[in-house]
Amino acid sequence: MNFDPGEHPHQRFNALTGEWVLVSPHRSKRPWQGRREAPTSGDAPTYDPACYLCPGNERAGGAVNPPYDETFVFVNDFAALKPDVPPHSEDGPNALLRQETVQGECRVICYSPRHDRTLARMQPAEIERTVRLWQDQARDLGERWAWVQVFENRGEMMGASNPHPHGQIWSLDRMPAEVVKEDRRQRAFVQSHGEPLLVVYAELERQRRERVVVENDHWLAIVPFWAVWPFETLIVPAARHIPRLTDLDGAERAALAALLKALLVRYDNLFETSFPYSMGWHGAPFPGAEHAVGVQDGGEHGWQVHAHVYPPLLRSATVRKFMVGFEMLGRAAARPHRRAGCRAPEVAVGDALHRPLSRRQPRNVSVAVDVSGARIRSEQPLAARHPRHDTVPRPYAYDPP
Ligand code: H2U
Ligand code: ZN
Repeated sequence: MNFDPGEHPHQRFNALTGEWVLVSPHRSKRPWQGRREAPTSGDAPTYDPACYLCPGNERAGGAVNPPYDETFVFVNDFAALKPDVPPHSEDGPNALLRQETVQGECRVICYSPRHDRTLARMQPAEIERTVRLWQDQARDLGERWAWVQVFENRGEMMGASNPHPHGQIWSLDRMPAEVVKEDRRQRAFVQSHGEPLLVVYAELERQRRERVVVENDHWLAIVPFWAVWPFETLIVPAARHIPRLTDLDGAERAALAALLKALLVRYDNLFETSFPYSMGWHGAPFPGAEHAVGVQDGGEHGWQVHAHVYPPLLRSATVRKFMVGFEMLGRAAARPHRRAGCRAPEVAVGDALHRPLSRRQPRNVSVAVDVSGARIRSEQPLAARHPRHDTVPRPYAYDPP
C-alpha cells in the first residue's frame, strides 16, 4: 500500500513554528449532529445608533466618537494592556509562582464609518486606507513597544463584539509566545540557508501552484502546507524580502488591498455568508525588542512580513471547527477538506477557494459535495444554484435552518 496524503493519517511540520501538526484527512467524512451556529445576519444598516463604533455615537466608556468619514483610531476603553503599570517581578518558592508586570497599549481601529461594510465589501481604495492605517499605527507604536500586534476578529463566531468593520492593535514590551517560536525558526533558517524562510517558502508555493489561492505581482495567499484550520491561509509577499508592514511601498500597499479583497470575497462566496475569521500580521519585531525577553537582536534579516487568516467554518455557514480534546491536550490536529483522488488534503481547500467559478464548476461541485457531509450532500451544490463571480460579493444566502 502506498502513502496517500488524501487518505492516510500523517503529521506535517510547521516550518514557521517548528511544531508538528496531525493530519487526519478521512475524518472529514464523519457525521455531524452537534452544534450549529446561527448564520450571520447580512442586513446591517449603514448606521446603527446603538453601535459603539459608528461616527458620532457614545462608546461604552462614555467617550463620544467624532463624526469621522474615513478611518478612526481610539485607545481601547477596556484595554488588556496599559502603559503605566509599575514594574514588578517575583518568582516565589522554587520559581513555581512566577509573575511579572507587562506594559503595553491597546487601540481599536475602525476601517470605515459605514456600519454595514466588511473588508470584503469595501472598495480597494478603502481597503488601501486600512492598510495605510495598519502601517501608521505599527510605525507609531513600534517606536515605543517591542511587539505590535495588528489583528481583526471578524464575526460573532470569532468573538468580535460588534459587526462594525474594525480591528485591534495590542502592543507590548515583549514578544508573545507564538511570535517567539516564529522568530527562532526564521532566525535559524536564514543563518543556515542565507535567505528568509518565508521568501523561500513563497517561491516554492508559487512554483508548485497547488496551494495558491490568490496572487498578484506583489502578494500570494496560500493554504500553508501545515494548515490546521479548515480554510486557513497565509498572506506573504511574492516578490521581495519585506521584514515589516511598515516597509511596504505604495505599489505593494495597493496590491495588498487588491489581494485582500479577492481573498475575502472568495471566503464570503464559499458558503454564501459573511465569513468569520481571526486575521493578524506578523513581522520583524521593532528595535525595542532587543531588550525584550528572549531576543538578542531585532532579527530583521530573517523575518518576512505575513498575515495568518484563521477562519473557523468547517463545512457550511453554520458548522464550525472546535479546537478541543486532542487539539488542547496533545497537538494541533488538522482535519482538512478532502477530495477523492486529490493528492493532498489542503489542495482541495485551495481548489475550493481559488478557481474562477465559471471554469471550476465541475471541480467545485466535487469539493462542495465531498467536504460537506451527509446533510449538505443531498443539497444542490452551491455553484449550481447561482452563477458566481470571483471579485464581487453576492448577497449572502444562508443554509436553511
Ligand atoms: P473585538 O470586536 O475584536 O472584541 O474588538 C472591539 C474592541 O473594542 C474590544 O476590545 C473595545 C473592546 O474592549 N471597545 C471599546 O474600547 N469601547 C467601546 O465602547 C466598545 C468596545
Ligand atoms: Zn457601527
